[in-house]
Amino acid sequence: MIKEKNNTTLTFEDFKTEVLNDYRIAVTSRECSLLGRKEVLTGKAKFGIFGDGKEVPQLAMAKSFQNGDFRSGYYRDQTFMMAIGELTPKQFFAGLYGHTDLNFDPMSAGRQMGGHFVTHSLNKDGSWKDLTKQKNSSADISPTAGQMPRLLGLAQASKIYRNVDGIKTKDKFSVNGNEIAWGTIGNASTSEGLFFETINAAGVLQVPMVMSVWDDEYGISVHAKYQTTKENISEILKGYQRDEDANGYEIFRVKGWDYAELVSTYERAAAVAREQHVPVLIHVNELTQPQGHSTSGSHERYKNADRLAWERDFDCIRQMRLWMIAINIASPEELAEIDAELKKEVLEAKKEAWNSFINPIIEDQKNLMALLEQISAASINHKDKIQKYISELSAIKSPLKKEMLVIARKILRFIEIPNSKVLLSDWITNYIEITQPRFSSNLHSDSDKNVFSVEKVLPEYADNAKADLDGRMILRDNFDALFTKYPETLIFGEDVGNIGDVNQGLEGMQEKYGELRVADVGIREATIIGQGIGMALRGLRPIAEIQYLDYLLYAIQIMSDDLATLQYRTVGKQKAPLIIRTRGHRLEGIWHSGSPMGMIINAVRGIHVLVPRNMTQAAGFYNALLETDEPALVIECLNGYRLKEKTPLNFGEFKTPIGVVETLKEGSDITLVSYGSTLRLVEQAAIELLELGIDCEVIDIQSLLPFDINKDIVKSIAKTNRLLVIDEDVPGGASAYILQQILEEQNAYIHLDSKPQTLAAKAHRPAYGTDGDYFSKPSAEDIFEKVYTMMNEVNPSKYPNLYQ
Ligand SMILES: Cc1ncc(C[n+]2csc(CCOP(=O)(O)OP(=O)(O)O)c2C)c(N)n1
Ligand SMILES: [Mg+2]
Repeated sequence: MIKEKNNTTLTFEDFKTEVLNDYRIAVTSRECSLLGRKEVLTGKAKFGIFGDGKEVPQLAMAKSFQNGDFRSGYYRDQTFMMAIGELTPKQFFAGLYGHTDLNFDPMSAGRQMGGHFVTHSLNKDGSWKDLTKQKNSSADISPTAGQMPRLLGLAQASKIYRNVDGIKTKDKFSVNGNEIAWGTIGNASTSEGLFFETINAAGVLQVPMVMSVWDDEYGISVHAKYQTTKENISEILKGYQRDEDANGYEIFRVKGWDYAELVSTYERAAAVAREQHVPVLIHVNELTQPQGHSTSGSHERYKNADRLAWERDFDCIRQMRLWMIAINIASPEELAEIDAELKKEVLEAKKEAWNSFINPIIEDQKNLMALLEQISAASINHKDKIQKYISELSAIKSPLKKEMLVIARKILRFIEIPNSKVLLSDWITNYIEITQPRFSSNLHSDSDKNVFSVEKVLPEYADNAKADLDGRMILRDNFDALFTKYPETLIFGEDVGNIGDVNQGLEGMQEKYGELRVADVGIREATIIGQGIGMALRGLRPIAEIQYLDYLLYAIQIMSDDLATLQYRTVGKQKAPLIIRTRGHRLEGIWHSGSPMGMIINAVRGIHVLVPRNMTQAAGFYNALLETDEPALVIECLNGYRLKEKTPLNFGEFKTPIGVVETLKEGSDITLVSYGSTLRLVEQAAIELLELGIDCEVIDIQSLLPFDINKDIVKSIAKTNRLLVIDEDVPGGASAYILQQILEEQNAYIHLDSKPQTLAAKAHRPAYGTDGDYFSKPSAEDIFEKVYTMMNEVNPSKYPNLYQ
């Protein structure tokens, strides 16, 4: 415990000061939890989940946590955040109240419930801060073990920075890869697949990750005997322990109330991880929950008297206090004095946080009441009614914005004096205009590097260039150019390294750029995405490959919960510009031909979803995305790798603009809108239809999210007055979204002379074989006949029924 630091011996006085300081943090944190619960129970805050019972190990973790390090944890870590100086009691309460200003609640400006922590990685303009000069926490999410996949990537970034030369942007993110990624998780959450998947992957990758399990024997009300084999996570993970023959983990087990032992365990763990890049598991057991799981229930319902008594005795702060007294760091009286002082401090912080939260809203309430009085005075028929609403409003002691808007919007409906109506409607629109962004901003980046900043650059071709290069070679040569151009770019996935992906779009790339930048990984889609998120959070430009679109389902949870919400939940204070590469639509059988685009686009708002029709368009998207600071999913066409395309001369440079459709064929009778593999069939049907005099305009959407930002589709419909959307998702899948965008967002209905229609695949999964495909997905004949039938309705004599 008393040890050498910078060649100077720590005196007992220094040691005492340090321990007392830690004690103060622990007590402050505990007071916040106790008072926080009261705030919820008295109705001032909506929900509370706190870190009481887990304070002492977090002090120890914070002591070994250095600048540049990253945390990826969960809702119990308030003490840790306080100990690294990233959370004050005032901020704690601001978060609890849901203060919608980052200056007060820096964790999420009230978007997340309390207990979800973050540090700011970005400047106001969206550019990176120097992360090596600050202590970092990735932004928490609520799904249990959801913090695990990204933890892997955060740790792997250190390995990349230590071992890959030439990364010009390195200085802001790493000092020789010395940074540790620190994970925390509750004992019960280790039951999740994501936990085991991450643990295994980190063992394989040998990355500097220190994983703490806060073990209080429970997951809400469910005891460890229902959660964990042998009720002991470090026991069952013993096989991961490294030895002379094989890499693996260092595993520690330590009691959560033993301050001295905890501090030395964390020091040893950090040394191993930081210096040797070996992952470490610290199983911190014998922890408690003094107030139960959260404010929604009480633990007396499921813990027996013995357990409750044990929890009181072994409360980690109580034990720390006893230890401090035993070794003469402080007397009981001195500690009682500190306790009392901190109690007052926290109470004061709580009051200040409440006042800062509520006073501006009370001000709004006053303004609205004054306005309503004015409106009431002018009213001839509704004075009483308005007065009733005014007294209702004035009775609210802690008003919500919602309560004001409900009343104002109700009154607006019956005001009869025009001037009053203008005043109130102005107030309402203005109030919503100011307030809405506080809840809805930052779904995407609004920096000058967002996807809309990309300028289109056309592929250049030699004179007389012919389509004679396999699509996969276009990708390969383009990736080659990108890896040279951006040393911070790396790609990883199943079969990506040695064979250069299952379709050889990366042929020879591993040989050229090494196993760290072009890497084979295990079959574990969720943590492939996690690797990408974590590394992108630390300034690298990962491309995570999911072998087939059908297997994106394994990863969609983490894409949806973590990556897609990142900018939003941090109010633009973190970014992870991860590119997810996959391939899909048509190939063979149920699990290699899926195109579940509706499911995907609805699950990942916050990530861009790009659906190029060929490999040149796909390569152009990669080139564009690497210039932006946003995450995106790119779906290559599985059946396009062997199709011939012209060879561009400017690999790595041409760019497909994002959110912009492309008209592939002009026409006057009907607008056909599609994307991906289906487009080729649409183009074929359009040629056959033209032979009968039906002139189709064919539009490639290219980018489902964002969708047709220039509203070009409606311009086409204004000309053709007819619309058919074709894709190979289920009926009402992505085609329903496309129709909603065109009809509702682009107001295309005013130009339509025929019912707008969709043509999708069958509702079942695509069957195997050529006939399976023909009878599952829309064919060129289906498209032809659908269009023909629409034209038959318009002009039956010119286009007589095909079928009698
Ligand atoms: C995927 C998912 N399932 C269920 C929940 C609801 N839930 C929140 S916390 C929790 C228990 C977690 O227990 P543990 O991991 O031991 O952490 P502790 O709260 O005990 O510190 C559950 C079931 C959730 N947040 N996410
Ligand atoms: Mg637990």
